[in-house]
Amino acid sequence: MLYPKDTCSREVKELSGVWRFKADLDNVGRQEQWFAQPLTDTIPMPVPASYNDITQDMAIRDHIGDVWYEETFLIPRSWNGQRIMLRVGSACHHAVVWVNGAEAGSHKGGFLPFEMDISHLVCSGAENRVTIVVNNILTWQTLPPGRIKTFDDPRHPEGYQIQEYFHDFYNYAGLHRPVKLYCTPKEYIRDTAVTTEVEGANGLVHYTVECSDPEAAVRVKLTDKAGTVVAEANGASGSLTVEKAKLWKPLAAYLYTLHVEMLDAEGALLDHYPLTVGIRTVKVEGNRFLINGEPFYFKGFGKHEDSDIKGKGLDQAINVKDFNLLKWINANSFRTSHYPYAEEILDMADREGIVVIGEVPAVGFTFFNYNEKVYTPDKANDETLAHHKDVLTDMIARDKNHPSIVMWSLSNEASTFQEEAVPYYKEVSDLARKLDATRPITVVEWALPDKCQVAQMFDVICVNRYYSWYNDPGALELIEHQIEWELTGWNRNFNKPVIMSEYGADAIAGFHQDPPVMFTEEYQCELLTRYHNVFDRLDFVIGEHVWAFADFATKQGTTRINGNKKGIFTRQRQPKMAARLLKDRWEQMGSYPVK
Ligand code: GCB
Repeated sequence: MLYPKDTCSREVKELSGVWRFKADLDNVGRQEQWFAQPLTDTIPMPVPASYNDITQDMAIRDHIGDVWYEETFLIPRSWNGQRIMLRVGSACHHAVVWVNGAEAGSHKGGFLPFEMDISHLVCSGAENRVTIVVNNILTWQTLPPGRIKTFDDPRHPEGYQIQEYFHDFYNYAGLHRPVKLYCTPKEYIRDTAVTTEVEGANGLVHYTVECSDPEAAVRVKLTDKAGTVVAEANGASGSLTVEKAKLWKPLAAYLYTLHVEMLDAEGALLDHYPLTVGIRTVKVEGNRFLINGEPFYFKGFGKHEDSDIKGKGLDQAINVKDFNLLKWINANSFRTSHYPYAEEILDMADREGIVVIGEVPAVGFTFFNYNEKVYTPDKANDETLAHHKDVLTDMIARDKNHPSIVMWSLSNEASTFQEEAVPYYKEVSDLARKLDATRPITVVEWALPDKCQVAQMFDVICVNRYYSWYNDPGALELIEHQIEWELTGWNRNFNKPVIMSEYGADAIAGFHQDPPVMFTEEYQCELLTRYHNVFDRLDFVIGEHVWAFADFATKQGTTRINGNKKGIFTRQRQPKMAARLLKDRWEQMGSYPVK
């Protein structure tokens, strides 16, 4: 799926701004057809943003069910005769869209874009109305999963219910990413896929272009940063050779642009789309993760799309700040825990040379208990698997061309110790390999190495572990023994490189005590140091992603003090003590640590 861009044949109109909003507190709007007329009794709501923290109304923040968004727009006269598309960057978690009261499309899943052709629904020269209903309910058939819990006891009023979910981030909802209108010619470039190889000093760019008319003539030109054409070809698929290619490297990104042109029978330009291309290779060999043939060590974080007031809404100020902090602290990578991030964030990663592990929103598929099953007909069942595969397909379709993404993570902390997880992950991993033969795949593990049943299907072992936090709280002296025992077990059992994909401790900014105790900044520093001592001894450890980049919102609970405080930065992006520790460590390490 191509990101909307202004080109000589396409035009984009941003619909981001302040929309009209109505929380459907009784969930009657669909039945009463609120889409048929302009919404009444609305309040202003920014798009993109989560709606939860915008108002002072707890009922809106905690509402379970539908909310309605509405905006009006004009179609420029120049768009007459064009194909007019409406694209929703993400609607968390399910949405139906109407244009001028007629249904235009719907989507399930909160972290990927969807678009619809609304050419036949809009009037040019008059005001058009778009209405979007967004629903935040999670079930065992959604990603992430959840369930509505009802109560059958006298302590709870009749009909009282809550949305339960098993992941550790607040269930923000709404229109989290930009909504855009764009036009293309009637005959248009539908998609372009690029993969790259390196041969000596040359780069190879293999491309495939899909046009609305499969017979259409296609021309591609690859330009360098200065705009000079370095390679060109005719045909809907082929390979370009770039002599003395400048490679996309971690923290030293170089980007080319592939200008894709669709031509009519006379050779006149019908449609033009410029795609950003980074030439690089990725491979797992023995215990090494190779980027451009060189061993790469992941230094960085698990992150979240999360900030004050906007919740999960895309905020380019936060986005740019986060990349500045990543570079300041000498990180080189992050995981899009626990869902695909906004395309605008991945574009920054491409530009800044920050390496990314892209993750599907399969988080919360465990009860952290070896006896309780999740892959059962009443929980994560065939329908869940089908949806998991759909989301994976859409994620790879959207993100396949980002050079920054070097690996796909197909779930976070699932019950991979269950026998039933084996056929499930066989299907998911086979699909990932079929859709993208160029990137390694992983699942992020919670199970112990002797319990996990699926790790052999993947290229890299990613492990999350909280020794001396959830396990043996306060016992810092146990960390080195425990983590060395476990990581060695992973490598011995599966003979694959290991990334510590989460480790950390909650630290409340400003809490200090020495000798350290839990929740102080000193404790967070001491805990990280002890993990690092082990990583430095183990040759097969190829990365450390601290949990988490910044403090973030979670559901309320007795173990969460206004959110998860494992951030190395506060939610407002100010450094805690551990930030200095990591900055120094990662600087000294350079690009690959000598062990
Ligand atoms: C985990 C999860 C992450 C949580 C973290 C924690 O293992 O992957 O989503 O936030 O632990 O802090 O408990």
